[in-house]
Amino acid sequence: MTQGEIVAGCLAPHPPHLVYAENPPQNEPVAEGGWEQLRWGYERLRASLKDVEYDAIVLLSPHWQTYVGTHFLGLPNFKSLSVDPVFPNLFRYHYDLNIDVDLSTKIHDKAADAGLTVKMMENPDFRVDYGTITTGHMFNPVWDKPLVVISSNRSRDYYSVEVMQEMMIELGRVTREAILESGKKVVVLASNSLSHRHFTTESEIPEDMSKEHITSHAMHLWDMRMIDYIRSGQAQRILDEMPEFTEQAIAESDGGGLSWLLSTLDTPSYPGILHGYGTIIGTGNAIVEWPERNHKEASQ
Ligand code: 2X7
Ligand code: FE2
Repeated sequence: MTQGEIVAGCLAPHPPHLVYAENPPQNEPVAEGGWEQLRWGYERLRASLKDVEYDAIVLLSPHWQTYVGTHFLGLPNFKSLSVDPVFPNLFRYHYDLNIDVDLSTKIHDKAADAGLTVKMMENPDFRVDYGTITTGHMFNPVWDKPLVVISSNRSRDYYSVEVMQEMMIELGRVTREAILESGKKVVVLASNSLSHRHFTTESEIPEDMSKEHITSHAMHLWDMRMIDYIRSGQAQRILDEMPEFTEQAIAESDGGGLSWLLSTLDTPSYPGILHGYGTIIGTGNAIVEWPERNHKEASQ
């Protein structure tokens, strides 16, 4: 069998506002646009991958929170209504998503062999979280590729960022191994914001862009510091500073997605492409692609 490949790894944040602003038929609420800078960023990411062949998308969402180990969606299809518990006025999305159960199982089994606590989610009535759905939609609105969906083990809550990161680096390592052994071409997505301090009230018109800005200068500085490391190919420094970043910027990297993503890419020393940056209800969001297909030596 030919060796599998990670064609790209992406930071692909999931504020439901993005889906709301796009007005796809699957979402019930209707918007007058908004958050264009980020939506154009997703357009650039999709354009960058338009002619790249791949078989599946592997995604880790911080809003599927599991406290005993890491879980994987384990049935071929999940179909239901996903409602954001904080923004039900913006996100009521009718989803129908297909899972690459074979690849999920391979990653699950490798993680189990490495000593991680894991479980396949095989309840057909399980509701998929809005982080998975939003990233899934913004990355691939036609939903024509099967997904592997990985939960966020909240080891940071029980222990510390350091423990969380150690576990996510191991999960990233086995994810990569399983993909290479599967013979498949895959895109890996970490679905999370950078700084994550929200406003505590919503403006009367949610898409009123005159009200949108980062919550504080400190959050801006942290986001720019991380983006600088991304653009200059210093993934190791992101991992090194993860504890301070996660704690001081209340960053959504607390769910482990960013550490896991960088580990699946073998801690890239080539630059990530920044397709877009913008704030959503005060949080900082970057859309980034590490085009691993152009750095083949990294995937051997
Ligand atoms: O889940 C989110 C998020 N991460 C950032 C901003 C707004 C809403 O939801
Ligand atoms: Fe979130």
